[in-house]
Amino acid sequence: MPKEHSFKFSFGPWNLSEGADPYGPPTRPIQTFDWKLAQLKKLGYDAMMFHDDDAVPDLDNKSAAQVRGEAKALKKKLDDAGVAAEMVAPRLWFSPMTIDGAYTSNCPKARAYAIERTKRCIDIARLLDTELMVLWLARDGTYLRESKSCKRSVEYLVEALDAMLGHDKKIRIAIEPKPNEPMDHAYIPTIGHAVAVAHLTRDPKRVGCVMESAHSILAGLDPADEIDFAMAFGKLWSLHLNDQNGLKFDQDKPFGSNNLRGAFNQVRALWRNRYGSGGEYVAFDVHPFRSTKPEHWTAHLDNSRRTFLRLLEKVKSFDEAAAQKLIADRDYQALDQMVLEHLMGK
Ligand code: XUL
Ligand code: MN
Repeated sequence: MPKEHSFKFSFGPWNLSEGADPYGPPTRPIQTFDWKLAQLKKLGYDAMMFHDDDAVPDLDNKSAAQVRGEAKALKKKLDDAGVAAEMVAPRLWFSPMTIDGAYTSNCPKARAYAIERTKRCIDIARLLDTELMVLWLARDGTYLRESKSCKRSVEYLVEALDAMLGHDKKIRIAIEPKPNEPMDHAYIPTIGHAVAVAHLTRDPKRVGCVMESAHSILAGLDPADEIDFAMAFGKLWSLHLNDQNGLKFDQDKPFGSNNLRGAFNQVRALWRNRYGSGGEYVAFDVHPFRSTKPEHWTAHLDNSRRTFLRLLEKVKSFDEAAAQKLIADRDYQALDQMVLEHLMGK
């Protein structure tokens, strides 16, 4: 077992969402960024994640000088609050320019827009003093497979990644795979795809991954194995822990809410591989249930971290020697029961 090390936690302003979904309006009052930052501090989290327009709202309609000024003002606000910026991610799925995709759009003007917007995102990240940019490739896939070529799309993606790496010599790009939603099929559905694409770029050392539990489950994979796989390549640079009940819309449920054993295995993989020893954060990409009342608004974040820390205790107290004996004897029936009884607190 690894030596003692502690974990640092983060979440994004979108994780204090107001309850709107495609079928109905908000169920909680719209809150300001300052309120969300105050909640993060109150909960004792260490860092905040950002989309570029969480940091600088409406940035497409602002000059470079305005963007710089607002990013610097935000940095001061974060410093005053004692909160770090973990990462910044370009929100490439809202603009009319990205209706048919961002880096892989069939339209050259849309592809150019996506790259320019991403360069602005990188500049914001650096002004917030983080070298990490997360890329969730929301619309880089298809509604209709015949509308694009996968091989050409991979080439476009590598061109875009190369432009980002060339724009800033320090930026590190963490790709967040997801197999579907909003698209029918995405081009980077798994950690394996992200690691493979990283190796085609001009500087593979600076391209890695974010594993999101719900996204892995939507791809039919085990999130703990996705963690292990990324870490076998030294590529797990952030994490979006949450949960998901089978193959339906992306639920972003509290960590462990649906499958406690799956959550235990994720924490175990992180602990065994010493995740966080390079300064990486454990982020929870979780949302309140739509039915949540304003007075319970932050419970899903507090609960996700609480579950993580309780499971960490379970990981540390797991009788590894007894497990190894059962493994050597190929008695997986007993190993299965041993895990269940450990989790049930026999
Ligand atoms: C979408 C998702 C995003 C990314 C950040 O499913 O998880 O919130 O984490 O862009
Ligand atoms: Mn996410």
